[in-house]
Amino acid sequence: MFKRAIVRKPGKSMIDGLTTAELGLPDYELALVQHADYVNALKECGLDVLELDADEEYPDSTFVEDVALLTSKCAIITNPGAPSRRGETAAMKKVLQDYYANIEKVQAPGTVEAGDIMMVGSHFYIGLSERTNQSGADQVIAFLEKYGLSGSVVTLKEVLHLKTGLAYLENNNLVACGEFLTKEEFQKFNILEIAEDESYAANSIWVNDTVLLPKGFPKARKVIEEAGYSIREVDVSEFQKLDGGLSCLSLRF
Ligand code: CIR
Repeated sequence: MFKRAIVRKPGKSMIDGLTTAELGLPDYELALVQHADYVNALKECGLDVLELDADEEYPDSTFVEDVALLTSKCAIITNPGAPSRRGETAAMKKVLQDYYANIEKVQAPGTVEAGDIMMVGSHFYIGLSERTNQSGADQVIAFLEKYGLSGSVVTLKEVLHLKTGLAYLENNNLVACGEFLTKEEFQKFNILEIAEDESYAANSIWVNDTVLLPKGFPKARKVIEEAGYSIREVDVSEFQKLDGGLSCLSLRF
């Protein structure tokens, strides 16, 4: 079970955030409303939510998930593959010092964005993407092993981050879409298949037995409900315009 989450409000500079989405510019006022509802959803799931102020210097800094991996034993500060995001890590390290005695840091030439890391119990799957390289993954695995945890790498081709197309919902249930459906290493899970035309909904999150799901994906909702979960929909359309999803908007621990 998670107790806490850390989020960062989007800044007006979010309109300059990285994107491949071709969905137009985000509406900042609407993004603020959606972000507030996202925070409410986390609170409804019983989490204490630390809301950091917007950081205008970093347009993508609302996507806090990418700058740190939080485990039961340690925090690992990443080194984002996107150069414009590297400076986001310093502020997060300061925040995490209040919660973690053990803080590690991925160093260049290693790059890692934690949107590429999926936790399944004490094991962490690390996607090798345009943002996360082998050196970064090797460093993360070494840190995990130092604390009695483990990690392994997964290749990916079609999506930005590993968790763009995958979500572990505990109890052996894995939401998956596209290229991840047939990967050997995931066949041991009960795969909840997300249709290609609803692929954005694969980035859902399990929060203490509720699944937060982006609004407007009825087929995905049905599949996850049929697996026995209660669903809380959250509209994050303005973050989708920046290739961001539900998981990216918080660190849960
Ligand atoms: C970026 O391209 O870095 C941001 N615009 C979106 C990051 C999304 N994060 C995630 O999927 N974990």
